[in-house]
Amino acid sequence: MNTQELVALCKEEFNAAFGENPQKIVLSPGRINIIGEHIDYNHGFVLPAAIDKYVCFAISKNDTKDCHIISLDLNDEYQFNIHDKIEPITKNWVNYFLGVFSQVQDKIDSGFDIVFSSTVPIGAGLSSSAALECGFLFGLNHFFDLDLNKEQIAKMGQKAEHTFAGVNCGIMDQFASVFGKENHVIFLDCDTLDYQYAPADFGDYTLLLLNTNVKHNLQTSEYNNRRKECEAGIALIQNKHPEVKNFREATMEMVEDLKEEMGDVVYRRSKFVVGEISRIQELVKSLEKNDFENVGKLMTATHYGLSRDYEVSCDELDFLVDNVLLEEGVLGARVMGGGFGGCTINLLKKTEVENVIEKLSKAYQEKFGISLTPYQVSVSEGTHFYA
Ligand code: GAF
Repeated sequence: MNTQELVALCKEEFNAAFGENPQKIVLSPGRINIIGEHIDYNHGFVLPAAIDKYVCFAISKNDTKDCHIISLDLNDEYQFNIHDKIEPITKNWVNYFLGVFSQVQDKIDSGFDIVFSSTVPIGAGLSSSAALECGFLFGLNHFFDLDLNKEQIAKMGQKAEHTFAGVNCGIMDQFASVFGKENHVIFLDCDTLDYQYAPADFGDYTLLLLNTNVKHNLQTSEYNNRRKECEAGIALIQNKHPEVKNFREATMEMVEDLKEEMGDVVYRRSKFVVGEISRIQELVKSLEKNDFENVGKLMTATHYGLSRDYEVSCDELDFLVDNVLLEEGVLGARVMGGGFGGCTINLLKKTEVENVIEKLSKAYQEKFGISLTPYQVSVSEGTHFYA
């Protein structure tokens, strides 16, 4: 479904449910990330971009105190009153809304109606939840004059994820969804939240996403564990080097030196983080020089770090990366996002896209009995109203 069809569907269903046109349509994008994985919560840099896959909200303020949210994709709905006590519930999708709503409840003076649907696949590592949180808050910001700037919207989306979804995520996904710019990647300093846009221009090459269509249930628990393991790693480094503020100021020598004290797991996590922070800085320079070969090499190095040292890959992702790298014109490939399933991101010659999709789909089906879903995405604008 393209974006126009998505918008038309939400409008039509809004009309069917509430008997009038929605007052606003919000489009909130998913994201890709070129490099800098599991680095946002480690105070490093990341290089994401918003994509032309969206959560679409048809939304109106109403003159009651009731809020009515309809999910077209899940064929489900939820209602609450603006004065209700807001706590996490057992319906996961609702928690993203409640987690956001709870932070602004005291400023909401009337109910609202929402119909939403999404072209961001769920569990694919494309940040459907951040798109949901930020898009909803973007809408509330308008209707209730909350006066929130983009950074506040991203941070409050992240907080909803922490408090109502139980994922201690970093800021990358929400930031990318809100700050996305057409045809640009965002070089984001996750410590200061300073950012710069750089052209998403890969010359004769392009980015292709391959969705494994698997989502292993370790996603949340292991994500939170990784964060704790990194906290243990940086604490040991700071113990010995009190001047080191965070992982970005740590060196590989410091990590090697503490190898025994850290123990195998914390050592490998720390090694990955320090390596990834230097890889992203090198990649940004390579992009500036149009050195796409090196961009690809760095992406692949990230994959093997994530797979062997950070241990957030899985058989399906490793299979795709190992095999795509054997194909003509492929410069680099890696797992993208939190891991344990979802998509790989691949940098390859534009002319080889069809060939790669065909070969990898066949091989993946034969190996796992699962179909592969390829996405050729465009880099798009962040959360916005559909005119
Ligand atoms: C998930 C998280 F939500 C992000 O904050 C980030 O840590 C990412 O995993 C890994 O880079 O998408």
